[in-house]
This record gives sequence, C-alpha cells and structure tokens, in this order.
Amino acid sequence: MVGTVPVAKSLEDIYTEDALPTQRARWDQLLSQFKANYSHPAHFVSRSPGRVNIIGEHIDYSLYSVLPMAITADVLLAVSTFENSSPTSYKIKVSNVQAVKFPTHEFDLPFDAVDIDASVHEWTNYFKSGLRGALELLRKKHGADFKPKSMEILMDGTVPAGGGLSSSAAFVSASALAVLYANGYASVDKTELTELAIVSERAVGVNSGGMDQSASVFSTRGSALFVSFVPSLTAKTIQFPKTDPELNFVIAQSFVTSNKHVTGPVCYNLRVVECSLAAAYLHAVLNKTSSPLPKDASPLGISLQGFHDTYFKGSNKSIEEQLEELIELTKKTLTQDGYPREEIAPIIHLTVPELNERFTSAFPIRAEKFKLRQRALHVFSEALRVLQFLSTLQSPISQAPGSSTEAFNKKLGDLMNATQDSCRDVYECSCPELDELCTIARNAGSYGSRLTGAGWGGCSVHLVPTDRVESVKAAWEKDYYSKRNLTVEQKDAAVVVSKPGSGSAVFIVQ
Ligand code: NG1
Ligand code: MG
Repeated sequence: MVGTVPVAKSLEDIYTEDALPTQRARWDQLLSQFKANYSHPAHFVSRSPGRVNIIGEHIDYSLYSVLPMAITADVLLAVSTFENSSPTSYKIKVSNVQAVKFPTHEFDLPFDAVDIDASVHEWTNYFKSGLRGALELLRKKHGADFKPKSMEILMDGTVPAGGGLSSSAAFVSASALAVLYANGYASVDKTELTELAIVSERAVGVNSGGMDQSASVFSTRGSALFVSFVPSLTAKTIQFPKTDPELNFVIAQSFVTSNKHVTGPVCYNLRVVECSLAAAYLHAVLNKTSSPLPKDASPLGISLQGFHDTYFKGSNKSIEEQLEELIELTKKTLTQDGYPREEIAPIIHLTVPELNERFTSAFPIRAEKFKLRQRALHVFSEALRVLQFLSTLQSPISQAPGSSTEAFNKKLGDLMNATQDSCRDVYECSCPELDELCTIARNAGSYGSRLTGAGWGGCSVHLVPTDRVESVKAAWEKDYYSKRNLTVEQKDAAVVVSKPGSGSAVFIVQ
C-alpha cells in the first residue's frame, strides 16, 4: 500500500455518508472562523484521523504487527502561508477553535532548529514536533539551508485528548502534513509521513511505537489496517466479512483521563523499558551470546521481535508455532516476579550505570524491579492473538445467519476478551473503570470487550452485532454513565459506533 497522501476534492472523498451533514457544518465553521481570525481565506486543510485499535495492544514498540482502524474523529488544520518578513526566521501562528482551552501561540523561529520543551505539557508542542520532523525531511530533499515559509493555522480537533483514540498521533501527523504541503511538497509519500510522525512524536516525551501514526496516515474507508514494522513499515487493508447481523466496533469512554506525560515514568515509558530489557535478557540467555542484538527500529533499539527473529533464524516453523514456543521458553527462563537492575545487568553484559544509560536515560522511569516475565508473556501472547484474529477474519465463513456466523463472532470476541485479561492481569495497563465497562458490555451481548490504546483509562472497544448495540448502550447508561457526574457534552460523546474511516488527506480550499 505505497502511495501518496490523497488530495481530496470534496468532503465525500473523506467521510462516510452518515458523517457528512455534521462534518459539512464543522468545516464551514472552521473555514469562516479562519477568515475572521486572519482576514483572508485558508489555502488548504490538512486532516488526520484518530484510531481505535481492534487488537494488538502494547506490542507495536516491540515491533509486532497490530490491527487498528481509523475513526471519523480527526484533527483538521486550516492553513495559509505568507512570506517571511525576516532574513533569519519564519513565523508560525497557531490557534484553535476552542480558544479558551487551547490559547493562541505565535512563534518566531530560526530556520535551523525547533525547540520543544517536553517537560512543559503545552498543546502546541504536538504541532512543533510535526513541524520539526517535516523540516528534517524538507532539508534532506532541498539541502540544509532550506527556508520554511511562515504559516497561519487554525485547528479543530474532535479526537478526545487522553482518551485512548490517539489524538496526539492525529495532531502530529496532520501538522507534519500541513508543513510539508505548505512548503511545496505536493505529493506527500505516506510511508515518509508516517515514519517522520512516529519519530517526531517521541520529541513530546512519550517513547511510543508506530501504530497510531500508521493508522492515521494509511487507513482507507471501510477497512481495518494490518500494520507491520519489520523488515520495514507496511500497511495492508483488511476487509471485515459481511455478516448478518452486521458486526460493529463500539467505542466507549471510561472518562478516566490517562496523561502519559505525567504517568510515563511508571506506566507507558516503563513498559517500553521492561520489554526492551526482557528482549536483552532473553537474547543473552537463550541465544547464548555476549554480542548484542543488532539495533532495530524500536524506541530503544532492541525489541522482543528482534530477539524472536534471531532465535528462530532459519527455522521453518510457522510464526504462530514460534510464538507458542516463546511463551513456554519465557515461563522457564524468566521465573521471578520482578528483576532489580543489579540482577539484570550482569546477565546482559552491562554494568548497572551502563544499563541505566542505555535503557533509562532518554525517558525517565521509576522502578525498583522490572517485570520482565509478565511483560514478555503479554507481548508474545498478544502477537499470537493478532495473527489468530487475522486468520479468523480471512477464513471463509458462511454468509447465512446461524451457527457458523455465531462461531466466527465468538472466536473474534474471545480473542479480544483474552487481550483484556492479559492487559489487566499480566501487563497491568487496565483500570477498574475499563474492566467494569467490559463486564457490563459482555453481560449485555458484546462478543468481545477490551481496553483500546495505552490503557490506564481512556477508551474501550467492543464487538457488538447491530441488533444488540442498543441493549449494550442501555446497560452502560444504567450501570456506568448515570453513576458519574458527566456534562451533557460528555454524555453525547461517551459511546460511538464507528465505521472504519479514511486516513490523512489534504483538502484544497477553492
Ligand atoms: P494511545 O492510546 O494513543 O496513547 C499508545 C501508543 C501506541 C501503542 C498503544 C498501546 C502513542 C502515541 N501511542 O497509544 O504506539 O503503543 O499506546 O498499544 O503513545
Ligand atoms: Mg496518544
């Protein structure tokens, strides 16, 4: 699925039919507010959507394949450019339609560097990180003395922040796309954009994998996306077979906000370190070598997938068989509940200061012991579930309503439920509210229910046939939402039945 980011001519190219009336009103509002703010029309709009991950949680940074899909909610950046007034700098004006929550900023930036202070959680950092990545690419193409244009920008984002639907990747991807397009890069390569957005987002302080940016950029309407990271980034569209009744992915908010910038040292960034240390440990013990694994594209340069590949080099076992074997090997090799640095370091042929420098210096983390066994077991079993989910989707099912459709739904749902169990008990990235939403949904007819995204709050995703959607919604209302103090706005946004949406696009304003 190589190609360039599409240039949309009408909103029909971007949204599903049911979303069009609301989106038209929203775009009209954005473009007229742009005119009011900046006294002239926008030149173009760059758009990147949020995503929901169907299956494959917390394995992208270990370089295992994942299966997300884009949603309708997105980030829109209306943009115009103007000539630089200084020979040494350019200007960026960024404002937001929600001006009170996200105040306007104006930056006067030198041509050669974009400073981002990741210790301050500031909404425009995401724009700046996209800007920085885009400029690196433009410099590679046009030379080191490339002079970016000044830009005026108005943003409208509908992906809830901190909600597990990847507002951050949507914002970074839309920003990078806007900067590339504004600076004359008219046919933006999807792989280039995704790769730069992945690296850029790390500048904001989260050592993330590449699922969200891939889903945001590559998705096409009506399909999920099978994203693989090795040997290089690839994204393949996956159709859901037609079933009767139709299956839906229902997204339900927990309204527990998980802010990775605050919790990173004990949650997300710590998991990335634990997985990388588990890879180093398993490699040293099972590959019986003192030479390190070759550096790979994972955030810390060493991944469970990299260990896996080396261990099974030349093997003719299927990937599924290999993963099953790795689960057993992990149980035998990593027998402790937690491992302190002093125990890990000599095994992986490092001193403790070297271990700290290599694994815990780029992104601060706080831990006495690292749960190598649990994290590796989650990753291998989740990587296996993704492959099982995919092969279930691709195996023929009878179109007739009845037992085989039921078996198909159940198989997919069971895999999603197993993911939730593993996230809750083994990876420890759920929270009581997410667990509760899953239990309520299953009791009301969901085949499979689990957290989606990083977890520790945010969203959940549920596999529900059309004829049961209303009863699942009613059960959440009765047992979850009505017991919380929510605004009307929050209640309206609590549950979304999302069809797979399209990926990034540029829209030229006529
Ligand atoms: P969200 O839910 O957007 O915070 C995060 C990571 C993904 C992936 C998932 C867990 C970012 C930008 N994204 O997603 O790469 O690791 O968690 O599967 O941090
Ligand atoms: Mg995010």
